[in-house]
Amino acid sequence: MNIRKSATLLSKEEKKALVDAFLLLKKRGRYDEYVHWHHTVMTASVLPWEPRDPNYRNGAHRGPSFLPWHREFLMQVEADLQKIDKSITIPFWDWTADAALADPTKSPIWKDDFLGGNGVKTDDWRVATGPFAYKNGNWPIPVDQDGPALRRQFTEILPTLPTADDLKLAMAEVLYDTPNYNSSPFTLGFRNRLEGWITQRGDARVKLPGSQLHNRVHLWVGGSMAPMTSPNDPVFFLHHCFIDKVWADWQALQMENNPDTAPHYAPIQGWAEGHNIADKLKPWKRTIREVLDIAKLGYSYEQTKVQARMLKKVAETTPKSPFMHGGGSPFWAD
Ligand SMILES: [Cu+2]
Repeated sequence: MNIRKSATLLSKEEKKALVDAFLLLKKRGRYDEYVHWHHTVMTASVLPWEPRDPNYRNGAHRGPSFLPWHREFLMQVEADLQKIDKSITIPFWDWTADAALADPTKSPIWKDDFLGGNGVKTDDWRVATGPFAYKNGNWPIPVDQDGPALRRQFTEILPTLPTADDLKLAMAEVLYDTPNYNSSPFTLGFRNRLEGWITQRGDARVKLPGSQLHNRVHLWVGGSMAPMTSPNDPVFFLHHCFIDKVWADWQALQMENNPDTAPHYAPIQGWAEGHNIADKLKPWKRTIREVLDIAKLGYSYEQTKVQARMLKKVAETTPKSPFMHGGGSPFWAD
């Protein structure tokens, strides 16, 4: 069983092993394929009457397959990392913990021994510190994939990270996804909430304007994390690892509270290809149904005390039966 840990609790050796493996995959040309995978699923996955537009829904974003597609993506990358060092698992970046810091840009994940820091404004926001700094020459990015340098612009596009309270809104959702299974601020459900499209326009309980949760983190980091080539920044995998953990926590909560509505996924059939439960997650072989249970996939998440407390609280206040409530960049919403 692989145990994925919190990025802020890794030992010096664990951080170095992960960084070295990423650098080796980059050197071999393998890492650039990850960016390509993320990019190629950007073709529209829509029904005949829907707009033929990947910004309406595509094979990995703005629809139900968002969570299963990224789960499979992480497993593919983790398998490559483990071929280099079998002790490696992808760590998760709990940005709600960083949101509570006096200065989230000083989080341990941005230190020189791990992912390096912010970009330099006067140098086109190129990252100048840590193992992925442009000047070191170990992290070249193809020019046609938003290269040549890794860039970050903390807080420039959106000033704050999502908070624990923001995340509670997602954990309190009872339905996985609902028609029209898209990224409208009025499409109810856990997936659309966690992806970050349910803004103040769709739900008055949302505290801050603009993109939420998953999308908000992409935009808070900015630079290479803002366009669809976002896996160029290794923090992409730590961010999506936390998204995957939140999904796994939500699934466990639903199994506890609402076992009769399992498998807690929708749609089952009849919707755009790539999003129904029996559809394959392209370009790989597994179907959505096959990635719903992380225990069957052979991994689990380390639970920190803070998260365990939050989960307990949410579990106590989450409805026991399904209910409905009224309610720019590829990650931008208003
Ligand atoms: Cu993402």
